[in-house]
Amino acid sequence: MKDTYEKALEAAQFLRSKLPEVPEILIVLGSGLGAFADTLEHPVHVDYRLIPHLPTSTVVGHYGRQVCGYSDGKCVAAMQGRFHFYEGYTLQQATFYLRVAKLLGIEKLILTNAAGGIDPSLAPGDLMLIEDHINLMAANPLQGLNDERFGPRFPDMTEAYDPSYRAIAREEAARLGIPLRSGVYAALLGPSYETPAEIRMIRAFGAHAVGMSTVPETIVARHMGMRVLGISCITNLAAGVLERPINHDDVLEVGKQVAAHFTQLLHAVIRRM
Ligand code: CYT
Repeated sequence: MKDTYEKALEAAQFLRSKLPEVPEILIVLGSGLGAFADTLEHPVHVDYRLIPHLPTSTVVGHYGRQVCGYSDGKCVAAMQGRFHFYEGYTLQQATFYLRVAKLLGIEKLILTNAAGGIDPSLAPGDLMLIEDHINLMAANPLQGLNDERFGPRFPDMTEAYDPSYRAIAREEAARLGIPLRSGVYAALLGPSYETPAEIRMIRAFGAHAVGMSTVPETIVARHMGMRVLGISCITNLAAGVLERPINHDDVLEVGKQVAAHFTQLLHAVIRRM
């Protein structure tokens, strides 16, 4: 039986044979935010189904392919679709692609997601820089035997979201006139949206936005010493903030509306990372 390290090596070798060069940055595109990948120059598309040992993406609004291309001359890879715990994958499976990215030679990561706004000053369409996170998934992708080839048993999470990347994002947003909020992102298992009582609890915990992804990926990336930038797109106000039900189609629709700002900010940040 091959272990995760050997499987990730095989997948990385496969990608090396398909891509023009090793990308400098991996960008993970959240629900409704996939359009960024279509703005890369000289794109090479790799369907997830072709990558050895990779799970397939099952969520509406997620393509399930990687697009490698150039942003202002810099080679980057964008994941159009990620893997969620609620799809039934283990967190190890859901974050496997990050093990692959690291073995391919990628050290920089941008994680994006669609999130519900908890802080009453957030509005749908806002972009929120992730300053820190709270793991409410009651699971951790590093559970089980530790493989020292990837990283230490007890990785530090003090600066999970890279301070200098955060500074770059703030500076570039200000320069471009794109409003960028900031706050703490809390991740729950999903796939049901939260109840108003859960949102009151999560607000009391100190979170500003809530979603169902990103946290396992940040943990795995930090385990391997990758530097992480996180950006949430606030697609709706969380349950109970407004008396309005939440549905996935609205989440996708708001993602499309902010696509122009979001894409512009990503290119500007990539240039300086
Ligand atoms: N919205 C979202 N909760 C929400 O309210 N996109 C994820 C989780």
